[in-house]
Amino acid sequence: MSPSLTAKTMNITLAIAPGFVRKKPLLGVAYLAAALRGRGHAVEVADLNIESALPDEDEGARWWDKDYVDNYLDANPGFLDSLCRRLAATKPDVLGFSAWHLNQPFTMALARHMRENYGPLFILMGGPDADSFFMCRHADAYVTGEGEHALIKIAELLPDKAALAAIPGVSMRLDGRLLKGGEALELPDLDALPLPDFSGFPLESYKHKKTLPISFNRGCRNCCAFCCMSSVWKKFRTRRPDAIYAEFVRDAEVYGADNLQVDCAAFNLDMQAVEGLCDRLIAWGREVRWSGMGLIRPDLEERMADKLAKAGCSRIDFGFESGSDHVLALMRKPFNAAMAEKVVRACAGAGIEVVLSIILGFPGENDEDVENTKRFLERNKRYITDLGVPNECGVGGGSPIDREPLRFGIRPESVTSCLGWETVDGSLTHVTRQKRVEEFCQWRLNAGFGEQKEKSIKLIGENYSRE
Ligand code: B12
Ligand code: SF4
Repeated sequence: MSPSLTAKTMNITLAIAPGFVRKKPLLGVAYLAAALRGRGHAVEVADLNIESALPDEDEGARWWDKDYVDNYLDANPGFLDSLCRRLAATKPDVLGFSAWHLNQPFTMALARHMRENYGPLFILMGGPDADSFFMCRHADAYVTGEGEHALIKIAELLPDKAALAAIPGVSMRLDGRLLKGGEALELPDLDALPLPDFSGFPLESYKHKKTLPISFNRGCRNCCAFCCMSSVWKKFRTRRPDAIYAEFVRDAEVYGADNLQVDCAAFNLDMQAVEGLCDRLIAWGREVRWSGMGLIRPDLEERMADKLAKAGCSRIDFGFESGSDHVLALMRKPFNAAMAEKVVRACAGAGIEVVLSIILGFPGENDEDVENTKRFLERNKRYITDLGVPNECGVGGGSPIDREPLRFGIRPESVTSCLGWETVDGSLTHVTRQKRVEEFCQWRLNAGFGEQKEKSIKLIGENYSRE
């Protein structure tokens, strides 16, 4: 993307409605802010999730639940308007919301209130769940997929609304119709993007201090059966080691960050790029810790694990999912349990914290498979720092099990919500899967894998409909 300025500049406010865990800034918005500023637009970031001191999910808040949000707003008259006044004060030509399931009810309420009380302005929804916002009639347009190209084009073409419908990744609401511009354009070279810009984010107010998100790549090379990654990002692209390293240095020197959280499908999808980065970080010698989701792969052996640890990698969350080769194959995971065992031990041996996520109730999983998972975990207990709360297998929109349910033994008519699905033989339903999760949680507790925290976030799957 060339940094040349557009002839016309706009005031663009990028807003994040309440609903997230408040650990760190949202990377996608920082990327968009940088891309727009690079084109000369004036960008304000309004992270209302942080700015408004609302109760957290630990305190029982359920911001993804529309009834909860409606009740909260009824009980706190004037609150919604105070947030909208904050947004209106930025005098936006374009108001874009980063739209996620987690903050859907609040985002919709804000869009409606802005439209009814502070119009006319152009309201836009973008983000990983933007297509589930199509029913929000108070938005003018929706950006699905990678946002930089689409948003720059929108700013360039406005006020010609009809022209926007031809932009890849943009769906336009025009005269009551929804016009879709097709799939988003994904930039082939991620290093052509300016570094994400965190100015304007209330950095001091996030829970994790001196912590910033970073991305090593976009997309994924694999296509695990339960995962919707391939519908969020179409192509896998990695950044080059020099570019990632430059961002580490910038984050440490400009923002004082000493902890970076890698927000991508898996930081090590391109191990060569990661190794190149490690070499640079080791030579740099500055103490910046980093962590992220990782892929279990054969070249993550002792040598590589040692290098990662020396380069500051302090923790890896592996999408392990199951200790049963039968289930791993059904899931189309690109590894088996023996490989997982080697990787877990190599990383723990190098001093990296190892966290494993588990999925229970994948179609085809039987009692013996669950026992195999438990045996794996028992065998490797001393190498595992933590086990995530086991996730009940959900059918995420755009995942292979969603696209071809019958191939996986799922009754297609039952896929009405993420967790509502049932197998053709009736053996797996939400109720039987929940039972499996509960039993596993009890086992996990007895086996000494740490206290079971009820993670209400997982309930959002029950909350959003797939239709
Ligand atoms: C970090 C993260 C989170 C954090 C986000 C908060 C934070 N402070 O960072 C938290 C912990 C809240 C979270 C929660 C969950 N997550 Co999450 N998360 C991610 C992760 C790992 C990285 C997101 C990221 O920063 N990406 C990098 C940036 C550059 O991309 P981006 O955020 O998508 O932004 C781009 C576009 O979306 C768009 N865009 C974004 N905002 C806007 C706004 C406007 C106006 C416009 C025009 C465009 C636009 O432009 C950006 C730049 O191109 C992704 C995986 C991934 N690689 O994306 C999963 C991912 C987004 N999460 C996912 C899931 C399933 C969840 C959970 C449901 C998990 C759970 N069971 O609890 C919850 C609920 C999320 C929800 N949908 O509401 C899925 C989403 C699948 C889908 N939508 O179909 C993903 C893709 C992972 C996966 N493999 O399945 N998550
Ligand atoms: S589960 Fe992980 S490795 Fe598998 S497709 Fe999704 S992001 Fe890629």
